Amino acid sequence: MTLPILYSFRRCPYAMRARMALILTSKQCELREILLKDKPDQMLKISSKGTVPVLQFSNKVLDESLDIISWAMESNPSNVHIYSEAEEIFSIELVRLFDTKFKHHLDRYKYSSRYDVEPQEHQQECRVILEALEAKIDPSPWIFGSTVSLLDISILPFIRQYKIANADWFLDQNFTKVIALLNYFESSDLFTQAMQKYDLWDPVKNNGNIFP
Ligand SMILES: N[C@@H](CCC(=O)N[C@@H](CS)C(=O)NCC(=O)O)C(=O)O
Repeated sequence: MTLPILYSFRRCPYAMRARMALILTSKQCELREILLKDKPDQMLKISSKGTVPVLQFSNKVLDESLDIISWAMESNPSNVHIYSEAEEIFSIELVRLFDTKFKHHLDRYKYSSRYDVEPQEHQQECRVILEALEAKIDPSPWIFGSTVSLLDISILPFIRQYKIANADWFLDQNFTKVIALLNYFESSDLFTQAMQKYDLWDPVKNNGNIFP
């Protein structure tokens, strides 16, 4: 059987959430680790927008992380929290917020000189979003209880990037439930497995890796 091919970049939060969905639903693929500054032609040929993750099948290509997650969830979703209707609406809205507003400010906080902006303003905008999240969740240990959810895997990679930008400052903030949730995520087997390091894919050697 030919495995689907996943073009991935280890530190990309979108690729992380896709890899976690594949792990949770036991979907095997050939992982091709790439560099964003040197994207392989093989990937650009099937997805000209040039973002990761990209999942290539013999008959279709999925090049949006949420589409890859939806595909993975079509079968064997038993390790993932099943949403109630209200939880699903709550989650869709939050994922949208993190993919748009939070990501916008996160990029400007992390790369303020590239955007020629003051980082503090954007650090604060993200903080406001995390304080609002803090008021809405009661993780135990995941957002909806003992089983990890698509909401957890979708937003935590972004919150982690926010932490990494200034960990001392982050850990001093009063969104303590969010901090505990992130700690739990970062020490989980799921995250460890998703962050395993692979050699860069070399089209000549064709050294893809079976994942997970
Ligand atoms: N909406 C896309 C966004 C993916 C995305 O923007 N990925 C970034 C890396 S984190 C990327 O590939 N950027 C292209 C580049 O930097 O050249 C998804 O959810 O898959």
